Amino acid sequence: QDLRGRVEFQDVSFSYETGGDTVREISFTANVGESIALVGPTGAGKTTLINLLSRFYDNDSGTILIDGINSKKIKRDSLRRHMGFVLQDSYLFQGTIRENIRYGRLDATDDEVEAAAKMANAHSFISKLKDGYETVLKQDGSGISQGQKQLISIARAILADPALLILDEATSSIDTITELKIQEALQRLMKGRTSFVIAHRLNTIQRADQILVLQNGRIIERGLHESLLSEKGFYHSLFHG
Ligand code: DUT
Ligand code: MG
Repeated sequence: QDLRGRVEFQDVSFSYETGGDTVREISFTANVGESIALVGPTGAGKTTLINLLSRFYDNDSGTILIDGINSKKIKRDSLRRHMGFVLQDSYLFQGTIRENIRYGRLDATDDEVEAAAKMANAHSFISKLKDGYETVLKQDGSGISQGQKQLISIARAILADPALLILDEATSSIDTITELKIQEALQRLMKGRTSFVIAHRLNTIQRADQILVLQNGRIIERGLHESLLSEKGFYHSLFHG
């Protein structure tokens, strides 16, 4: 049985030094290729859960299994290479677009970089730029739009070809056409990979294989959109006030 991409949290708890428990007794299994939507109000623990998964922080108790292996036994850098990140403020660095995409896999050829950009729906806007792939991105991120930055970070993740994906969906408004391009590119990226999405968009949540509803660091409800709505509990109140 291929466990590559499987994630299991067993009774995972964690607290920041500053406060009480932040994430409490979290248990769930993400099967290979599934998408997991993390939903909940601000401060619920969504980012913390992701930070535990990527071992930005270590859990105080419980066990996190990645590919069936206790994640504390996996070296941090190989763990990071196992994961792709597409975050709200996609961290692009000062350098060309080509360098920024290639950061996903440093030995990639130009053809591979461009193939990844095509898959990510980024190639068409890049080729319209005067300097194309050699366009230098500024440190302050000026010059291209927020949505275009996302497409570049999706291209980077496609090139990296990770088993696990962490997506932090944008809350800022992005024009409709770019948004559609992003959604389509994300569907391609997510195919066959286990993905964790801090989800803000209803249609992302509806498409998820599992929705975990967090509040005060706990999973208080879980399931699929329709059944969660029909429970008329906390999830329902998130959508209907
Ligand atoms: N917290 C800290 N220190 C930190 C980060 C967070 O004490 O460095 C607390 C704040 C909050 C809880 O942990 O009570 C969970 O925070 P998290 O950032 O995980 O919440 P979120 O679900 O990601 O909230 P948001 O939707 O605002 O991003
Ligand atoms: Mg957060």
